[in-house]
Amino acid sequence: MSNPAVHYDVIDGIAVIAIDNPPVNALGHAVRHGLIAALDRAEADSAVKAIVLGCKGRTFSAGADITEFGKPPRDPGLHEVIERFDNSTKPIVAALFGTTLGGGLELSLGCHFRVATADAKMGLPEVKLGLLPGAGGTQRLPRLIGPEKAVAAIVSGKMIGAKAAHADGLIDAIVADPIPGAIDFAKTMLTDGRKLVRVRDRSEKITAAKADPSSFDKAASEATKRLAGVEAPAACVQSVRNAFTLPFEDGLAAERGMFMKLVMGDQSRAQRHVFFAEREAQKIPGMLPEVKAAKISRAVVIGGGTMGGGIAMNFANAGIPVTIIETDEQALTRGLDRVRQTYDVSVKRGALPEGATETRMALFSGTTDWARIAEADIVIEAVFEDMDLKKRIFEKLDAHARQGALLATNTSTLDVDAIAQSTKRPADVLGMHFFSPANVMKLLEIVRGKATSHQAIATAIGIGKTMGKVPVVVGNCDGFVGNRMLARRTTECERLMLEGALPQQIDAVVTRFGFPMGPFAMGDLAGLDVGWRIRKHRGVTAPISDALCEQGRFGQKTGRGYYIYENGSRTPAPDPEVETLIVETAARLGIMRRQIDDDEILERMTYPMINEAARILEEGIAIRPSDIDVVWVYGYGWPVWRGGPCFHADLVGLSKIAERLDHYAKATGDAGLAPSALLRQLAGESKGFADFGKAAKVAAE
Ligand code: T1G
Ligand code: NAD
Repeated sequence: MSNPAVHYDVIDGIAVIAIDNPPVNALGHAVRHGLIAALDRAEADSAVKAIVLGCKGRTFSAGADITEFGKPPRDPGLHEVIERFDNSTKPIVAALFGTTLGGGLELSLGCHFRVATADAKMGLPEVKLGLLPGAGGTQRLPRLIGPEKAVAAIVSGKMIGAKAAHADGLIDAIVADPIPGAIDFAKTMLTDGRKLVRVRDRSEKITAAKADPSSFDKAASEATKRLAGVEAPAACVQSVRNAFTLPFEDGLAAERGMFMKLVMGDQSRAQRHVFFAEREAQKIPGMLPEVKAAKISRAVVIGGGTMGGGIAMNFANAGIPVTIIETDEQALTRGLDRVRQTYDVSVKRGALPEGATETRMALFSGTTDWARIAEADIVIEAVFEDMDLKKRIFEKLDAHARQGALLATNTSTLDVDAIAQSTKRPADVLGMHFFSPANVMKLLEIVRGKATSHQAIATAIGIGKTMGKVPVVVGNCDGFVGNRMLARRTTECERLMLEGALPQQIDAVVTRFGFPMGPFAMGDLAGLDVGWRIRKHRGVTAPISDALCEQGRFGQKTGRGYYIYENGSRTPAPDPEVETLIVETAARLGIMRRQIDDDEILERMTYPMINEAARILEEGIAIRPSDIDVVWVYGYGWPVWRGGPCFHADLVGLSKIAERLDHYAKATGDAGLAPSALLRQLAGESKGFADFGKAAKVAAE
């Protein structure tokens, strides 16, 4: 019975088994079944002298089918399929191309030989899903490239290029065309009578580590630094260590055991949630399939400051020529010099190859001449955060930009509709809210205005992906999604200091939870004057932070903020002067300070934001809860292995969160802390954000 997911053919005595399961040839049940059937056929056919394993479509298999995880396993399992290939008496050559990942690479490691196209990439990224390679990757990869390189590749989950893979012995040859190249390789191998050696039987690369594991230990600790609290990396290290300390079968069984434990755990569930949430975020309900992103061949950025320079780098990094428009030559030079320095630092660090600065700067031009705007397919404005100035800019843009060009503002706080209304083409206007540093941070909040067209949104999502960003479409409101929720945490930070906590205590709780940085250290990094200017503009106060700013304590840039930074260091040190200021301010406001425990701090650093997330969903500012999770994971450092605020809230339970919020609303007298209608409703129905998300999806279909 033919299986559409796996094709079988025989060419010159070589059986060609080709997986055909678009879009990424995931090794779902039908594929596994088809692979076994095809192998049986090849082995039974005496005319078949060797086997080539390949794939149809755009890539060799990108791994196990993640959608099957957490569901009852269906035989044959992937490890069983690989076992069969491993034990074949006929030589098998895997033909790699595109992105060969996870179980896909593991399957190829069960083959006797691997060939790949020059632009092929391969890797074991399971750690990014809170897992470890569970089909032999931690036992076979070290046998090919050595335990040190294997542990670095597996704990980072990074992809390896074909050239490096060939140099390391992961692949046997680079070919022009995967399957024909593999067939030629098989024929040569047969003619040469090359001996079949299973990867499992290779030991030359693990012997040294067996004798002296010190360099492995060094590689492992290097790979796992800054991953405290995350389960998968530690399991990866242990399993690779097993590869040179245990017999193969025992190492394989231990790997399987660790995999089964992780796949059922909250961390992997959270990371798989984020994997699919990131892709779901690009699906806009009601957008017709024929609405496609317009091609962007030329870009203009207005304002070459902190954000403008970084935004322009994203275009150049994607190979798109970009022009920066500034007020005068001096500002222009300043902006372009800063971009050049940023590239030079990346080249010096080895993050970019030699010569990259020149290659990328060649795509840059600068001018004060607005006529250049006519040549752009997209214009992104990043001038000072001033509404009148932005309105003037967009009026002028209307006169200069070609019809159909996408017009975007990088505002972080201003009303996108008001900006759009200053043009005669509000349908082509939206917000593209990048995060600082704009050439690094992955999140892109795409702010749709009332009049913004689906075409404009599709183009913004498209260029966002081309830049390597994670685009999320949000509605237009004060602070959009991320900053609006962050404001709730900032309010609690101020309150907690007055009530008894210190910046270093709060930051310790937040970093222990998994954030790379606490709110106070982050404030000092971004500059306390930014928030101060916004508060003054809005007429709101934050007694302690305002007092610090009045003393010129703007954070790292002035050497003092919530912390002190000795001699230009970037390491925050508690400053007794700040504690004194906090105690005096509380006394002046008649607030009795008390001992506050870490649990309360964590609740107040997360629950008010979760409550705001519910309001954001009520108002339709976010399309689905998982979008909010993507915003926080990619823009605000929410630990990916905790899934994001909404995913985490469902783990804690909305009724507990509602009960605690009621408590804090009473204790602080802040009605804004009381559970929102949606949170109370879901809690009342013993439901979670996930249920709301599902209902929203069904309603949109
Ligand atoms: N399983 C199921 N669906 C997958 C999938 C997978 N492995 N990979 C991608 N998809 C879906 C994705 O959700 C999207 O669906 C569509 O394919 C296109 O993907 C035992 C345990 C390969 C680099 O971690 O990194 O093997 O949104 O939009 O940008 O040890 O997909 O269209 O409905 O991302 O071109 C290990 C995961 C699995 C690789 C292509 N493998 N995939 O990127 O397209 S665990 C991975 C990717 C494993 C074994 C273990 C990327 C890509 P939809 P896309 P892309
Ligand atoms: P910045 O002060 O560093 O840069 C603004 C630049 O705009 C300056 O170089 C200035 O010369 C230029 N400019 C001013 N008027 C101009 C005009 N008429 N024509 C051309 N150029 C002009 O400011 P920034 O931090 O880059 O912020 C820019 C925008 O990005 C603001 O709207 C801000 O809210 C938003 N934003 C900032 C951050 C951040 O962390 N800094 C993050 C997200 C969004």
